[in-house]
Amino acid sequence: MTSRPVIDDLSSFWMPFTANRQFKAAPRLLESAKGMYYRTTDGREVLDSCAGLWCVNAGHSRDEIVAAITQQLSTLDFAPTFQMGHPLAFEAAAKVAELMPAGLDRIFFTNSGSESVDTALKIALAYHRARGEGQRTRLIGRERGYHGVGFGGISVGGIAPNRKTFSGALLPAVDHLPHTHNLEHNAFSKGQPAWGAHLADELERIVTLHDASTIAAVIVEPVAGSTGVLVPPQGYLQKLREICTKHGILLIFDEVITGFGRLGKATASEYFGITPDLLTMAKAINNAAIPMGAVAASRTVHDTIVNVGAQGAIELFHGYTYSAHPAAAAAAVATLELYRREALFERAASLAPAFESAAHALRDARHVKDIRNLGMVAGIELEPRDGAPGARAYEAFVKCFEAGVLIRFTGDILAFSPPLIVDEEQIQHIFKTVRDVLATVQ
Ligand code: PXG
Repeated sequence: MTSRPVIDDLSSFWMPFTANRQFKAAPRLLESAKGMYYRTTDGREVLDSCAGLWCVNAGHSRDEIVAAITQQLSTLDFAPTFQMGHPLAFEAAAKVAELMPAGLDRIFFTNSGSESVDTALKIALAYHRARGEGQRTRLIGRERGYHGVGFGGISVGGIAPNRKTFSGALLPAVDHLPHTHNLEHNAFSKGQPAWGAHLADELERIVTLHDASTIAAVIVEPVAGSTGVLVPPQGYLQKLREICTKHGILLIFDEVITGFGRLGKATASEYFGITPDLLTMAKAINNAAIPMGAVAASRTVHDTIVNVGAQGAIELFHGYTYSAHPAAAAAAVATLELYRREALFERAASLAPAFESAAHALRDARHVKDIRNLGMVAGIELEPRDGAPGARAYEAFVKCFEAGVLIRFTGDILAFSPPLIVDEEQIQHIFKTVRDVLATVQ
């Protein structure tokens, strides 16, 4: 393989969610990837324990996906989907719909998780308006929720640093459920914690405060990922579903991370047996090979909006130049086929117990305050260093990278979500590396 010269001026690229000055003083550059491994520009192999950013579920640079994209780009590089179409857009939508919970088979394409979230929030408002309840504009999110970085997403999201700079410009009619993270009750839970279902009753309190007639939708991640792996308490999501149904409020599951096999099923909705009204996805929809996201809407939501206008009228004034971009759609079709052929969701389900025990084996490792997991997701929370929150996890991340394992961290929580092609030996290696590194972390 020919390598390009390593670039020596890093100043132009303003990096997202990065400490730019710190990074540029000691950069970590990835040059290629295959299967479970990245290769750095200095020629080291790094085992990927987080599927890039929770997105490369079939492993890196898969031949079938690369071939589909290459072929597509040389056949039809771009086609508009505003008042026009191309066959792959419809095929990709049908393939995504097959994997959605029954009834959620109307697919709106976007280019990212953030766009999917803002699209779902807008669809929720459009739905109520089409039903003649246009006063339902309030949106309910949750503390510690992450729904991307659009103004809608940060408004319903519950991560303070993502909100504070923009606090004067957030959506006006938003409220938040409490989060479910409580180590006094739930520390070292394997799978769903037994304690905490009652926190869903807070939704009743919020409904009483604002009146149901003003509330359009509730949005939650079924399992919160980037905020530190928060697994829903047993019975919690069922309660949210019941309360939403009772009050005519739409329930949106943000499955940008949980979608496409992460929990051993196509969706978290399927895993938990709870069907939302709208479901957002991105990332693993096409193995992250080309930017793509989507919203799955229930027939009721879709038909209500689409059937209300006059024939010939555009029903929803929303969409993106790149909605169902041919290359992204080709990648989605190839990816979903690959997931099926290699039974990767089933593989995730069968690996989950080994993954759980390997993660929880770090219970006595240095600095560890909590370990939690579900499916092929695990979080290890560290005791923060005095006066320097996040510093300990950052040091662990850098040292793991130097030791040949890429992990994610948020605050003082380490997060693991490997590609679903991972094997048991690699799982052992990931957690052993973390244990060894933690022993050396200050
Ligand atoms: N919703 C959820 C639940 C997400 O996790 C988004 C929306 C936004 O997606 P886009 O494609 O706009 O980034 C996300 C994204 C991490 C990490 O390391 C997580 C995300 C993105 C980047 C890093 O935890 N999640």
